[in-house]
This record gives sequence, structure tokens and C-alpha cells, in this order.
Amino acid sequence: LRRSHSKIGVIGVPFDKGQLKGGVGSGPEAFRNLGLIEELQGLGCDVKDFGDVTYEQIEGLIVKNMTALGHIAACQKEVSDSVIRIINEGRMCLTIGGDHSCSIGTIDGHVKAKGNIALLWVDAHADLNTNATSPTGNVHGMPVALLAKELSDYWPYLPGMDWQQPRLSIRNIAYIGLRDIDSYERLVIDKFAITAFGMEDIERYGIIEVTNMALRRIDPNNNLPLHVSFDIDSLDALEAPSTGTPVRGGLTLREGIQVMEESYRTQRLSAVDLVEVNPGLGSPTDVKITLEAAKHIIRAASGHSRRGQSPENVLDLPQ
Ligand code: 4U7
Ligand code: MN
Ligand code: MN
Ligand code: MN
Repeated sequence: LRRSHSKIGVIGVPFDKGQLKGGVGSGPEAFRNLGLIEELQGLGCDVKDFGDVTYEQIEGLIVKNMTALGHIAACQKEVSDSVIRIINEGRMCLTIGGDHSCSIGTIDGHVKAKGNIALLWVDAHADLNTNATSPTGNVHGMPVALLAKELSDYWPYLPGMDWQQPRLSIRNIAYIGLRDIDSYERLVIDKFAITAFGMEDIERYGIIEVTNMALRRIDPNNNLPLHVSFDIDSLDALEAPSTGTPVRGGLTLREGIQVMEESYRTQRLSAVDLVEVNPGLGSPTDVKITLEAAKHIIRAASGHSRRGQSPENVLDLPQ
């Protein structure tokens, strides 16, 4: 089977206001400096770089226990609009964060462009807090709660966020990699029976089986566009140390790659977010390990196979 040469649109979201640590906003720059775009082109992908998203902060948006809403609301609206443009060009949308609040925009745009979608949230955390349950007030811990229709009654009116409506049903969302869940997040997962595969499930069934169980649950008819939101902290902190909320006991890089390979195999992988890489944290070696790990995840999402690929339109080796 020959690799279908992916058409990809890339956007960078140099956004760090969903949490309190500086540095995560330079993720897009770090990946570009690493030659990510050229590398994907080298794999045979048709890559178009849509540049980095810019925005102008909205002043005076105050909501209790929700930090920097004026930044979130303005930036994620721009992200959403960019994603719509890329998807409508017939490209898979690859978004490089930035912190995980970027996925508020990417998923909003994806749903607006395609209608119903299936969402795989690969993360150590559930990112399922509302401003009433969050222990921190950091919005990178809230995106799934903002996106889920079933949770809309648990939010106050959010000024500046009128463009964003909860558009996803919980039955189309699954988690992989969970191991650091706040008590109210656990309550919500149980109350709404959200498909959630933690590390203990990966130990029991293996990552390929877990990924396919998750995909079957969120898209039983195999016909929905697939969105994979990949938080680099889903990987073990040894595999991806340069991230703001590292948690030990996580996925190996190989397991992360397998999640993406299985996702790509559906032939419906339509958007991927790679978020929470913070090149400002840890030693230069830590940063390099983390960026390289993320690059392998992105390559798998772009259709790269670890089996390798023989040259195109060539039947024999040169004499
Ligand atoms: B990430 C946390 F309290 N749950 O809400 C919160 F532990 O995008 C962490 O997954 C959220 O990295 C982590 O602030 C958000 C905390
Ligand atoms: Mn996250
Ligand atoms: Mn996380
Ligand atoms: Mn994090």
C-alpha cells in the first residue's frame, strides 16, 4: 500500500496565556527552526505554511477564576478562523502550540468547517475543568469543558466568547493517557460516562487496542472526520521533559507514535494539535529531546511509516 501524500496546512499559535509559565509561546518558532516544514515536505507531503496566528487582546473581560479571558477569546477566534480556511482548502490542519487552550480554537474551527467530528484527546490531564471547578483558574485545563455540549449549563456567560458555542457531544470524545485528574474532572467523566483510557488501561490492553477501542467508541460508523489533540505531557516526563505540567508514568514515545499511526490509518485524520511544548523549560538537552519526540509524533500524523518507503515510480535499484 503506497502512502497517500498528505496535503497539510500548518499554523503556529505562539500563545501562552492559558497558563502561567512563559516559554510555551515560542513552540512554533522552535519547530520551524528545527526544520519541521521542510522535513514534512521531504516525506512527500504537500505542505503549506499559514504562518503564526496574531491577535489583539480584548480589554476588560473579567470572569471569576478564569485567567486572561481577553487573550483567550481574541486569539482563539483567530485560530478558529484559520482552521476553517485550511480545512476548506482540503488540507489536514496541523496546529503547533502554544498551550492547550489553542484547542478551543482548533476544534471550534474544525467543527464549523466539517460538522460533527470525533475527538481523541491525548493527555496526562482531562482538561475538563470549568471556572467553578478549576483548582488554578488556568484555561489550558478547561478546553474540553468549553467544547462539550453536555457541560454548557455549568458555565456562566463568557464575554468575548460568543463565537464559541459548545459544539461537540461527549460521546464523540475519548481520552488516552490520563493519569492526573482533578476530583471534579473525575466526577464529570463518571457522570457522563466519557470514554477515558488511563495508563492502567494501556497496561492492560496495549496502546494499539486502546486506540482502536477509543476510535470505535467515538466514531462507531467510521465516517467522522478525526481530530487528535496531542498534549506533549501525555508522554512520560522522561520522554518530554520540557513542558509546563509534566507527569511521570506516561506514554513512551513509541506509544505516542502508535496512537498517531492508528489515527492516520483511519484515512479520516483531519486535524492535529501538538501543544504544551515549552522550549523555555529544562536544559538544552531536555528541550532537544522534547522537540524531537514531538517531531516523531507529527511525522506519524503526516503519514510517515516506520517501515520506510521505497522510492516512487521505481521498480528496481540503479545499476
Ligand atoms: B494541560 C490542572 F489543577 N488540572 O486545571 C488545572 F492540575 O493542557 C492542570 O493538560 C491542567 O497541560 C493541565 O490547572 C492542562 C491542575
Ligand atoms: Mn492538555
Ligand atoms: Mn496535559
Ligand atoms: Mn501542560
